[in-house]
Amino acid sequence: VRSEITYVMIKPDGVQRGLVGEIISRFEKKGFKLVQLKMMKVTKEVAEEHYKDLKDKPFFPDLIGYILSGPVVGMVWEGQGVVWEGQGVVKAARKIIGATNPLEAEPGTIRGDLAVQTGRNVVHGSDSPENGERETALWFSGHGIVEWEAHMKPWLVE
Ligand code: YYY
Ligand code: MG
Repeated sequence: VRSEITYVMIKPDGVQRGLVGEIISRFEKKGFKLVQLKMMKVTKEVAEEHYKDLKDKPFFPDLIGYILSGPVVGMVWEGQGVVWEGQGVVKAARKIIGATNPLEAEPGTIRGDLAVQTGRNVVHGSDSPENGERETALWFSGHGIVEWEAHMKPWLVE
């Protein structure tokens, strides 16, 4: 079994607002290990598959329109033994991202610091290890993740 991974995506507003470096930097500085990264134009099929659990929600058409409104930056992060309160990288990344509604997101989180509205909340993060795998397979179909040995781990954990 491989380490838990999470799929994080900078949404079109994050790209347009010049927040790509800022957002990547927060995960990198925390000590997560980057194992995949790509800028891409989104297709309707992939966007709808990504958010398939929300397809009956009233905001679904607007959500898909938003995700299709410009290029996104998708990435996959591994935890490197960096956990928060015993949580794996999926939950730890969501803590860094903050609440879905930026008005409820704590200062210090990406959404709390950088966004103001649910419909423009700048970043996505997987909500379970299963979805981390599913979304990585969907957005990086056939490419998998990059296996590399990061040497920072003994400097992060005793
Ligand atoms: O995982 P997260 O992005 O925090 O929220 P989800 O409940 O999975 O919803 C995905 C996406 O849908 C959210 O980031 C914005 C949008 N959305 C919305 O526009 N209005 C809502 N009431 C709930 C979610
Ligand atoms: Mg979600």
